[in-house]
Amino acid sequence: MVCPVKLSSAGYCCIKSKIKRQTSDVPIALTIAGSDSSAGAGAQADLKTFTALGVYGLTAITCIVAETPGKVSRIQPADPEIVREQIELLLKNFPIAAIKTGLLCNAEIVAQVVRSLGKVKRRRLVVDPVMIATSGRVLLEPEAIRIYQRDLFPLATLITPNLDEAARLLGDPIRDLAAMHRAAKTLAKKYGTAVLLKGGHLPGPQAIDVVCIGNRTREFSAPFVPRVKTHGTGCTYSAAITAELAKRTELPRAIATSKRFVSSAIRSHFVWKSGRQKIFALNHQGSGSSGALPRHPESHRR
Ligand code: PXL
Repeated sequence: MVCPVKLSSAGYCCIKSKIKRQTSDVPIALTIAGSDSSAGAGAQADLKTFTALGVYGLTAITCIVAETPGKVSRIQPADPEIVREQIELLLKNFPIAAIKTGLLCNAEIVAQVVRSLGKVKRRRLVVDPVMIATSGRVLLEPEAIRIYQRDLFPLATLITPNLDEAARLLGDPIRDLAAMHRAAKTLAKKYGTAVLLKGGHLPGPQAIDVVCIGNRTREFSAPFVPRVKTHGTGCTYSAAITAELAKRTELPRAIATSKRFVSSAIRSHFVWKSGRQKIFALNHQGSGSSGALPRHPESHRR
């Protein structure tokens, strides 16, 4: 006699009192990034974002950063060999649907990531070229930036520089929206990839980003949230896009959804007292997901 089939939340199927495992259909994304002790940026922000967007996250850690928001205290790079082993082990064993890179720390690690990702077929790869921390600290040496430009960007589906990073790549400052459109087009052509140029640092009531796909540019904007000193917005934004790509969302829609996600994480931020100062953090669960944490009361104010 066959007993009724019962699916538990763990995904087990009970037939004739035997336990049979079902395959999960949750999409998987991998982040190759640094560990941020304050958990607002880096691999920790990526994992929180993947989870909030219903994607199972994997990590390959490139370095350990001792920091609080706004102050990097020390960076300890990982051995490139352990970076290689994490990536290749994960790629071999999990059906990874999309990958992002964050802080890759030094030239040897960037070169290793290029070797490991070059072998991946049908890549959905988001490269966040983390070069400068919010605190202004330079996080990548010139040789590492050369390898990004020559070898890593051409593998990407999308690169997501901010204004400082794009200016460093082009050798020219970007001061207004018209310059952002030109810069996004130039970068897209130069590296043969789609470009999301984040304009959050330009003054104005809107945080406007310019996206170039093919040779067409378009704008994505959200109201700028003043007086919130969060870090990790760039990591969160690119992780959200990666999660959406893992769900097979088309790129323009993935970017639009992710812009809303990151704006909501900023609006519903956390804030704590730290001595005489305030310490801020993004609220990755503040985007209307069922497990939303309570917002900060000031977050409604603009
Ligand atoms: O936000 C850039 C960034 C990315 N990744 C890690 C970081 C930082 C900024 O400090 O520490 C690990």
